Amino acid sequence: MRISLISGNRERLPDAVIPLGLLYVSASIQKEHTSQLLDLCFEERPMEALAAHLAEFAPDIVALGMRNIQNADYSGFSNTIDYYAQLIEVIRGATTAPVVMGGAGFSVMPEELMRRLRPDYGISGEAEMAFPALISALEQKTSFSAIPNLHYFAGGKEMSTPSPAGFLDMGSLPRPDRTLADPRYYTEYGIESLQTKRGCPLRCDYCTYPIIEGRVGRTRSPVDVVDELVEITAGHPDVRHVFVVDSVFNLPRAHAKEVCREIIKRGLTVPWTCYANPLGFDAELAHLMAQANCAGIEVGADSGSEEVLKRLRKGFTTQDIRTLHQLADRAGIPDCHTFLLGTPGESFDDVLQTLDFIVDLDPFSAILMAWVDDYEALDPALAKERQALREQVLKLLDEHSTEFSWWSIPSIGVNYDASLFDVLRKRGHHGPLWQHLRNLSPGKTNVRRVRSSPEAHSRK
Ligand code: B12
Ligand code: SF4
Repeated sequence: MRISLISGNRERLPDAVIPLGLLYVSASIQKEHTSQLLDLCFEERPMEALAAHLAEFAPDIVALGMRNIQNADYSGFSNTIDYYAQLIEVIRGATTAPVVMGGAGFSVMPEELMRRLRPDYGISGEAEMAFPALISALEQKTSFSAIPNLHYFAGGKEMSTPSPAGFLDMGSLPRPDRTLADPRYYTEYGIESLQTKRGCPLRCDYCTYPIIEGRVGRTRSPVDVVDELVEITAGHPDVRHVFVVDSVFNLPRAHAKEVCREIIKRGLTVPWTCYANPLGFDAELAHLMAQANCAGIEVGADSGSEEVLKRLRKGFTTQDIRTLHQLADRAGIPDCHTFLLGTPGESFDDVLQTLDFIVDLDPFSAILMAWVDDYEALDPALAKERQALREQVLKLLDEHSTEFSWWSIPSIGVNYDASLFDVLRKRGHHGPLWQHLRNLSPGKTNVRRVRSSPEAHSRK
């Protein structure tokens, strides 16, 4: 079979990221098949590039990867659905080969996207087992019904109920096929991606990560992880930074410590960043991470209100966030906390409380996001309903945006735009750029706790 692997993602903020998931899928395809990857990230005219590839390669199957539903800034004003609909139209115009969709974005709402985009098949979640099984079934014209996580329209009309999947054993998976990665990810962005495990055991209310990866942490052997780290960095001067793509690096904590110990033992020096959670963070881990060249941690702190944290089922308190910050600070690891403002049920006062909490916490950096639900991309009425509070939040953020000159507020373009990032990269800064903004910023200006300011009272 001839298999076209298409990576639809064109987002380059905050970094252009290799299509790691599709590279894993590619490595799992049986060797007797011929496949080709078309990555649309750097294509100037993606539709033309897609049509030309299909005409030349003449595939028997087209596998289309959808990483993101939302755009990078979570503004609620832009999503990728129409773009993917257009890609499918081009594919349909060029070939009769069946279209299979998958990827993190697709997995967040597979049934809705099947109905909207009408690919022939969709695979939600991990695809290393399901995709090769689908290829075999299509080739041998056998039944699909036992293929895990496969979505299709039975009899062309009704949506199938996919067979439940057991999650894959990370120890038995082939490494992602990076020979297919466009070199510009490295030469222009300098960043690599590495996965040490899949799964997150927590149950934060809004979070889609466990839908994609499951709740059981399936870890890779630390030696295997570090072997891969050596492979992607040794002799590759363009790789200046590695992002550990685990949903949470420090859960389970013991595994994170073992990975750090292995990096230290092997004497690697490449800086890396990961997601860290206040649960499962301690002084020993902070110390090991610093010794293993961790250049920063990104923390989904989400709120400075205990009530909101409880409603979001974060499982930690504001005190846990403070403790993580202190431990990271003592170990010399910069921490960047993401806060979601205006989540369902949140009052404007909760939003103000969160802003005050950030002022008190004074983390190395903060990213402030006005809440956008992924389902808004498919439901204009829901988007409209949420827009009023979002606009109020964005106005508030706009008013306070100059106080901490290094905070990022993606939805209003504060410290989050392509030209700023280009300048930083040209000056030799790599990795998540929040790590450099603070050192380059003039400092805190006119800082005030919002709830004690007169404007805050008039707003309530
Ligand atoms: C790490 C990460 C980041 C890092 C990436 C760093 C790096 N160097 O790679 C950073 C912080 C930069 C980032 C940024 C963004 N991210 Co992000 N990110 C993640 C995270 C945690 C892991 C992604 C990953 O690499 N996974 C590992 C790979 C191996 O898994 P995978 O891609 O899912 O692939 C598997 C399956 O999906 C499937 N599959 C994949 N492709 C295909 C294709 C086909 C045809 C098939 C059949 C199957 C298939 O098989 C693969 C192997 O099992 C996910 C959440 C999660 N836990 O999945 C969010 C996630 C992908 N990000 C998301 C978003 C929105 C973004 C941003 C747009 C916004 C933001 N600020 O977060 C930007 C966009 C960046 C870009 N250039 O595209 C969303 C996307 C869905 C959505 N809601 O729109 C996710 C799902 C999180 C969420 N909010 O729900 N991200
Ligand atoms: S800790 Fe992070 S990945 Fe895990 S459920 Fe909560 S938000 Fe999702």
